[in-house]
Amino acid sequence: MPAASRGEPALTWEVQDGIAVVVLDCQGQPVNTISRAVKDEFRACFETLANDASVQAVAFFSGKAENFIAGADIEEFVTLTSAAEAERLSADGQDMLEQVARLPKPVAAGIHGACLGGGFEFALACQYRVATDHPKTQIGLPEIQLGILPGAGGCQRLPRLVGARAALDMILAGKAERAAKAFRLGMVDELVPPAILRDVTLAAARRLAGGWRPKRRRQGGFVGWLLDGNPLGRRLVFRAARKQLDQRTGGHYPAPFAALETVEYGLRHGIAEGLRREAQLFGQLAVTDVSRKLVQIFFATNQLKKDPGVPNAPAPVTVKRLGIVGSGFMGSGIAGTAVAQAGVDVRMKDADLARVANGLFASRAILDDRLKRRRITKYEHARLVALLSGGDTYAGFGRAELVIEAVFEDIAVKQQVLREIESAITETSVFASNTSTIPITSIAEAAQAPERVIGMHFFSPVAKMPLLEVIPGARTAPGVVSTAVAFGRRLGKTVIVVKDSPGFWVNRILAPYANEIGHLLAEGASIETIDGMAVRFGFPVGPVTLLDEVGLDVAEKVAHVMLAAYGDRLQPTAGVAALVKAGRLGRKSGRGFYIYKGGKKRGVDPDAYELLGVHPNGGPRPAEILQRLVLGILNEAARAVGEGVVRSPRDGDIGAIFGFGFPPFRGGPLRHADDLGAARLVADLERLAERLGPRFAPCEVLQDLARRDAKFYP
Ligand code: 3H9
Repeated sequence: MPAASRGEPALTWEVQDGIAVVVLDCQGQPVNTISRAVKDEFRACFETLANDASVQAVAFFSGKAENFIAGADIEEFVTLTSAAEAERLSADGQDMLEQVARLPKPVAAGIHGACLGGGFEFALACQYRVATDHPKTQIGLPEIQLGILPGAGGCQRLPRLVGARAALDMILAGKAERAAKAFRLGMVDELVPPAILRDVTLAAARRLAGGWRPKRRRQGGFVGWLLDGNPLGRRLVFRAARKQLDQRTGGHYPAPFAALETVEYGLRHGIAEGLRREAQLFGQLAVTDVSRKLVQIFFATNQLKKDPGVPNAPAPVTVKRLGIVGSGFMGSGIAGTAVAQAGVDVRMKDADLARVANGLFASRAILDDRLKRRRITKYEHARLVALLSGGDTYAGFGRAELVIEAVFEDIAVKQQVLREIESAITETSVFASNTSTIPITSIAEAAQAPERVIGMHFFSPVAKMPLLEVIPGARTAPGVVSTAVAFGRRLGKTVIVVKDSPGFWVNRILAPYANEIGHLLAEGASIETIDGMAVRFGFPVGPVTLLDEVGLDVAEKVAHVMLAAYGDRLQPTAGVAALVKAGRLGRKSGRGFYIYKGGKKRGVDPDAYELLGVHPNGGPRPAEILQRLVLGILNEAARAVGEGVVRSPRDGDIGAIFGFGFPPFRGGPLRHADDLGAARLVADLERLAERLGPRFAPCEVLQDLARRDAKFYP
C-alpha cells in the first residue's frame, strides 16, 4: 500500500537552494519509530531525492520537539513468529539504510532528542551527524536491553566509525550516551545548542554538496591504533570483551555474545558478509524467550510511566519544595536524588545540627558523583548544591508541597514526627512515610488529616535503586496518590502502587527467600553454595549477600514484622539475631555473613558459622537449594497477588525485577510461575511441604490456577 494512501505521511521534504530538507514526523505517535510503513516511505523518499536533479545534498531532521528517532518499532517484534521472518525484518532495515548510505548525494542528520537503535543506525548511514548538547539528546544502541542486537547495520558501521573497542562498549552495554560523550567518542561530528541545529546541519549539507568531506581521526591515539587498527590488537579486544561478558551475563543472555560475534565477523570478512551475519543472528535472537521477556518488560515499564496510580485520579500537585525529616542514609539519599533528578528545593530536618550536616554532606555526594560522571556540568552542580538546606527545626517546611519522613522504623517515632509535621505544614501538603514494613493506616491513626498521609517506600541506596512502592492508607485521598506517584517518577523511579499490608510487595515476597537461608545453613549448606545457586538462577547477588547489603539489623526487624503479621509460615532465620548481637550488621559494619574491607567483599567470614551454630558439611543438593529458594518467592508472590497486594501481575513482576533483581530474562516471579505451570508448582511445593513442613504448602491461588489449568497472564 503506498504510504500516502494511509493518511498523513511521516516523511515530508522541500528543496531549498539545492538542499532537500527532509523531516520525519510519525503522525499521532509520541516518538518517531521506524515501522514497516515508515521504511516504505523512506525508500520512496530517497529514491525520489536520488532522481531529482535539483537536489545536491540532503539535511534530515525530526519533526518531534524532543525526539529524533526511537529506533525500529518494537511493537512489530511481538508479531514475529519465526527466525526467518525476523531475519527479513533486519535485512529490510539494512537495505533501506544501504540506500541512504549509497545515495549519490550526501546526507547530513541534525539530531535533537533520543536517537536510539535503528534511529542511530540511520544516522550512522548518513555522511555527517550534528547533535544538540541538550540533555534530551541521548544517542546509542540499546538493542541488547531487548535481547536482540543492532540489526540495521549498527554492528558494522559503528566499529568502522569509532573503532572496535568503543563500539563494543556501546553495543554490549546497550546504554544511551549524552551527546557530549557521543561527540567525544566520534559518534557525532558536531555538537551545537538546539537553536542553531538547523542552520549548522544545512551548512554541513551545503559543504558536503560542494565536495568537502569531514576528516575523522581515530580515537585513543597510538594505543587506539594498537588495539583497534590491526587484526592482532582487535583479537585481544574481542577476547577481553568475551571474558567480561561471561562474568556479566552468567550465560543467561545470548544477545551480547551474538553482537560481539557480528562485529568481529564483519571486521574480518567485510561489511557485506557482516550485514548478512548480523541479519541472521538478529533473526535468531528476536524470537528467543529471553527477548520476548525483555520486550514485555519494556512495554510494562512504559505502561507504568503513564499510570497515575488510581483510577480517575485528580491531576498531581507539582512538588517544588520537599521537606525531609531524618538525615540518615535513606533521608539523605532521597534528598540528594530529589535535587539531582527533579531539581526541587530540599529542606532537611533532624534532631541536631551535626546530624543534619552529615545528611547534607551525604546528599551532596550524590551530586558530586553526577559531576564526576559528567552527567551534570560544574554550573548545574553549583546550582543544585544550593538547593539543599537543613536545620534542627521545621523552619521552611510551611512551603513544602511534600514532606517525606525517613526516621527510625518504629511506629511511635513515626507517629510523633507526623504530629510535629502536621503543625508545621499547610493544609494541602502531603505527608509521606518512607517505611518498609509499618502499615500506613496505622501511622495515619495519629494524623489530623489522614487523607494526606501516604507511604513511599524507597529502596537502598536510593540514588541507584530503580523502584518505588507507593502505599495509600485506608483514607488516603486519590490526589495524594497521584502526587506521590508523579513525584516518584520525576525522581526517575518506576513506581508501583501497592496495598497497605505488612511488608507491602517486595519485602513480603522476599521474606521466605531470606528465611530459607537459616534452614539451609542448619542442614549443612555453605554460604557460598546458597549464594552461588541464586546467582546461577540469574539473581545479581545471592540471598546471603542481599541480607548483608540491606543490613542485618534492618533484615531482622523486617523479619519480625512479617512473623507477627503472617505467623509461622514466615519464621525468620534464627542466626541473624546472633550476628546482629555480635555487632555484625552486614556491609555497613564491615562484617556480616561476609567480611568487607575497603568497600569490597572479601569472602565468607568463617566465624559467622560459629556464631550461627552451624557447620557447612554439604547440605541439600544444589538443585534442591535453588528450588527451595525460588519456590518460596513464587508461592508467596502468588498468595500476595490473591490478596490484591499488587494491582496486577504486571506490577508484581516489575516490582520484583526492579526491587530486588529477580532475573529479567525470566520475566518476574509470576511470569516464571506461568512458565513452570501451576500444576507442576503445586506438585513440587507439596513434595517440599511433606518433607520440610507447612511453610511450603502451596497457596490457594496456585492450587486454583492448577485446577483450572490457568495462568496469571492469560
Ligand atoms: C531497534 O531499533 C532494532 C534495530 O537495530 C534493527 C531492526 C531491524 N518502538 O518511553 P516513553 C513508545 S530496537 C515502539 O514514555 P520518553 C513507548 O512504548 C529499538 N514504541 O517516552 C510509548 O508508547 P505509549 C531500539 C516505542 O520520552 C511512547 O513511545 N530503541 C519505541 O520517556 C513514549 O515512550 C529503543 O529501545 C519503539 N522503539 O522516552 C528505545 N520507543 O505512549 C526505546 C518508544 O503507547 N524507547 N515507544 O505507551 C525509549 O527508550 C524511550 O521511549 C525514549 C523516549 C527514550 C525514546
